[in-house]
Amino acid sequence: MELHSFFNSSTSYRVRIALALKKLDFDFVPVNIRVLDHKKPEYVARNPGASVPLLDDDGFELGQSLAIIDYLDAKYPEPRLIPQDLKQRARVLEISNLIACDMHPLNNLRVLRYLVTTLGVSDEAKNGWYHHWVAEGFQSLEKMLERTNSDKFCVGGQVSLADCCLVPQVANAARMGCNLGAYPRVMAVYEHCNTLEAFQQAAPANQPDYQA
Ligand SMILES: N[C@@H](CCC(=O)N[C@@H](CS)C(=O)NCC(=O)O)C(=O)O
Repeated sequence: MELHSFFNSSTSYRVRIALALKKLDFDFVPVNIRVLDHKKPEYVARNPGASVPLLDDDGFELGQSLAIIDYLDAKYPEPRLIPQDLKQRARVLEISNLIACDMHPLNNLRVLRYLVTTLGVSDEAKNGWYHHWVAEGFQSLEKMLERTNSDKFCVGGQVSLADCCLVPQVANAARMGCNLGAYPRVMAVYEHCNTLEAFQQAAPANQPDYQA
């Protein structure tokens, strides 16, 4: 199995966490999105989404981090990251979709680049955009975690896809200097997950392509 990943990519980070939780070995293939490796024709031929991550499981090539984690979960169910219980599964997907569909796309590299290079937005306005969407997303996430009565993990006292999404999103926001003090439940989940070896193994600083 190969994972095409960039150390600082939060979507790659989600999949790295899932692989580490499931204790799956994989070959690491770096894709430097800062120099547009993900736009090279040979890469796009394998991942039409032109983004990281890409999983290659014995020739089966799959993009989209949530689809990859769902695939891994079906193939290697231990530990299960998408619960089978109807309502817990719905809550896990609700939180994961908030992060993956509402938050992450607005602050993705190509969107931030478009703001600056095509729309001529200043760096200050671009940072304001980033902080605005992070704050809006985390306000919703905090309320969702109140509803699930989260403690160590987002849902049901066990690790799930939602935690694989939350940790990279918080790490990204912290790196961008966002004030996260207003989200105690979000931060409690983040801090607890980061005590676990799988989350540490998947962290950007522990990747072979890490650059300070
Ligand atoms: N929905 C996709 C998003 C993938 C994605 O956009 N990844 C980012 C890195 S976090 C990327 O490759 N960005 C390159 C760009 O924006 O040009 C997923 O979950 O895998």
